[in-house]
Amino acid sequence: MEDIAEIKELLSRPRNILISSHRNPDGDALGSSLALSLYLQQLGHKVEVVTPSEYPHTFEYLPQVRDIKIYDVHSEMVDPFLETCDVIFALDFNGLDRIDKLGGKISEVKDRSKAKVIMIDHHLDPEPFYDYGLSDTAASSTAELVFEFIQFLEDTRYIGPDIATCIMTGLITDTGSFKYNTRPATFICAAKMQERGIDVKEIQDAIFNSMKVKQMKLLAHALFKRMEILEEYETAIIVLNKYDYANFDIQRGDTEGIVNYMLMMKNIKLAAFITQQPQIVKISLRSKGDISVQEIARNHFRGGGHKNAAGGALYGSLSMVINKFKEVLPEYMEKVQIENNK
Ligand SMILES: [Mn+2]
Repeated sequence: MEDIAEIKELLSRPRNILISSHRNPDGDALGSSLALSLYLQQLGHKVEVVTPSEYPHTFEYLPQVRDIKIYDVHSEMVDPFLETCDVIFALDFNGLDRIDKLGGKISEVKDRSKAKVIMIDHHLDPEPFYDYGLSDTAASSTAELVFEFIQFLEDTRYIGPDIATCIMTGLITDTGSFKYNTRPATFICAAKMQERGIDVKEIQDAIFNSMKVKQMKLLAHALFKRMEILEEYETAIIVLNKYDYANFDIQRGDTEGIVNYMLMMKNIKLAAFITQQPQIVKISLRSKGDISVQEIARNHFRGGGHKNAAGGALYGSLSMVINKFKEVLPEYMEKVQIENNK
């Protein structure tokens, strides 16, 4: 990181620091934010972690997760603190429009105050809203980059079991337990975390083996009754409508991970998970290999993400979104098929 000396200087005195992460925070958003927060607190800073919306119950084991402020709920507490901030971190997202109202507030305060914005992120095409950035799309996760950031600051001695638990959580969730998005640095980071004496199996169990009965039944329903296979395009789709939401009492986080099951099928290269929310219709996309679902999400569903994992949302009817997806699908799948046959 080029500006590390300036950042070191910036953090050399006690500061008020806000750490922000994205809507519907996942294991990486939460793990990276809490790891950074725990580290900065040890340096004597006053830190608040803020996400636009609530976190899934799965991550209740993370240290200090209950102290996270949810901007949808706690904006009256967050706003005055934000005014006093010297440093604002943006973790695991690459544009202020990804964090809704909180993003608007941050750009407003930043214009007025002298607060510096530091982005740490691994998504493609970051927008230039930050003063300092550690942006690396080759990194497995933002958690891996937070470790790198602490290394740059020559402060790895501050990493104890709590920080290690948070970073390991980001690594595990963003790599599907080290199945994808890994590079040698990912495993080195994981090894350093395990050296801190954490129980990796316990973290894996907390993340993956803590399903509620209704979630398991919903998964079965989704796969058995709501899945469509488009063999020609090597694509699978699952659609959950508003009746499914009512019948299964689906809450935030209950549908987590369903999309990934479709890619377990041998001939399926693209998976779409479409859900009817009260105001919007959301689409989560996953792919194997060269198929860029990021392009599909960005070009057609007002979204974005990574090459093999992306998502978006549109206002409108469920059938409109399903039809739109099926309409644009051939363009992307044929392109890949032609390139593979060259
Ligand atoms: Mn991430």
